[in-house]
Amino acid sequence: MTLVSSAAVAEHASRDSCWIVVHGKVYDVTDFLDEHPGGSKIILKYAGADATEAYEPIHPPNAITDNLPTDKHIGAIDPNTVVKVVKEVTEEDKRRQALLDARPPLDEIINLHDFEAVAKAVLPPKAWAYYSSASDDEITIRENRAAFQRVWFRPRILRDVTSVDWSTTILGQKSSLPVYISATALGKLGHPDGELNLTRAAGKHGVIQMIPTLASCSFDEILDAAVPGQPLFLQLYVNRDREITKKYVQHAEKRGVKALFITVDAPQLGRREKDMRMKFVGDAGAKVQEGQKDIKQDQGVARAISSFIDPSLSWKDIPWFRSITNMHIILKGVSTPEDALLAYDAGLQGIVLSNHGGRQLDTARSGLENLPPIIAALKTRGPWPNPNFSVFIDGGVRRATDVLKALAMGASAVGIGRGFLYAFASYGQEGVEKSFQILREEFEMNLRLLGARNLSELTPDMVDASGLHQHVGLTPADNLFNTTYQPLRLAEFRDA
Ligand code: 173
Repeated sequence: MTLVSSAAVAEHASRDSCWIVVHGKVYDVTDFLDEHPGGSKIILKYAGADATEAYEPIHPPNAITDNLPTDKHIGAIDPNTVVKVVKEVTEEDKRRQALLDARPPLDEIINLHDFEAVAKAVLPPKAWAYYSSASDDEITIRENRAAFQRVWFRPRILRDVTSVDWSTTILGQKSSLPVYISATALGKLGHPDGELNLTRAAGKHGVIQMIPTLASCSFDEILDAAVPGQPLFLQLYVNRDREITKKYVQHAEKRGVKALFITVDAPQLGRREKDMRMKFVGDAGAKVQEGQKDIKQDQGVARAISSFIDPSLSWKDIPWFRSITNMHIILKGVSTPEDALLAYDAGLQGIVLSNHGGRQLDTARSGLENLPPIIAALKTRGPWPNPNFSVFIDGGVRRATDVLKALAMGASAVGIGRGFLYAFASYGQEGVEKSFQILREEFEMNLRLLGARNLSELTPDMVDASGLHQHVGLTPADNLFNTTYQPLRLAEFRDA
């Protein structure tokens, strides 16, 4: 491979000729500038220089090699010409390191909310904004939690609960928990090992991970980190270019992935305003030209990299998916009995009642609230549970009690996304392992207290969901409006 000196790269530092270095390789990205989903400005910031550090958290390693024609691969950077720049330690780096050093010891973390609080404190502000944000007024993300509080238990007593078992089977795969790791994008924004933290912890503890299409680690890196026989699922964003999707899906199947979760609630990405306000592109110092159309950079991380998602996806595409893979196919992001029945009648293997963690249509109902009418609709097609069709829910799950409510109401298993993401963002793989241990302890105690020795003994009569559809009283607070329109105040005393 041609060796290119740093000085030669530095000569191509403009919009007319733009070379960058990523992972030691030199690329000519001049013609790609306007096609970059994240806009040209961010690339131009690194024109003539090494862009690896900015590239790494938001692209899988092979993104650049796959997207640039080979004649734009200029060569390898000549290591003898690279001046080792000692990375400047910023005030922000120091603050972050001090916070990491001062984290509560892991054995003081006693529930999944604790990870969230630690992650909020230690994550770079842009990462926290991206992970925690939800769409518009963020009503749905809060409703996801509130809905669980509207379901109450009806525990049974005196059932000899000496030994209890919360293991299960999810889409034919053994799982030590009735919970799977739901897909969340861009793991390296939270931790240098990104999604591998989840893969390694999941492999060790018999938990199933759903790999995100937009992981920071490449699909193969994740598969290579799995132990032999470790079951994995794949979340799929469908590309406008179906050949890309086909190749991806068939590669996943070849590598042993067991199920394909097609995301169907994101034909366009929701506006996550916390993320947008962060303007993830560091614009300081960008070599931008006058009048350049560069509208994407203020849309937040996710929108910047989501333009490949095909909004034309429709029910007509389902037979095509069936024709390209034998994996189980599940639709992720179903909200109504109408669509649940369409999925069932289309011969799919399941659905996830999800509102994408409150990140898509704001004021969409929670998965939990959608569960009873959807189970009722599916019962018109035959007995429930149905071994050939699974109903999962996700959104706002932080406690084993949340999971047990969903299972009692007919769900097959429950997905947790942010909960595990925050566990590794705050403590790496160990954090994820600890989160499994916390859930195990919660399942053990709560199954005993409910009078169920295993998951098949969880029955609909163990919950009172009669208030689930009543939004009065537990309506999520409208935070932005409430902040602007201060509450009325009573007569005040004058200052003495
Ligand atoms: O919720 C998300 O942020 C998400 O699903 C996504 C979609 C496209 C790109 C990055 C993330």
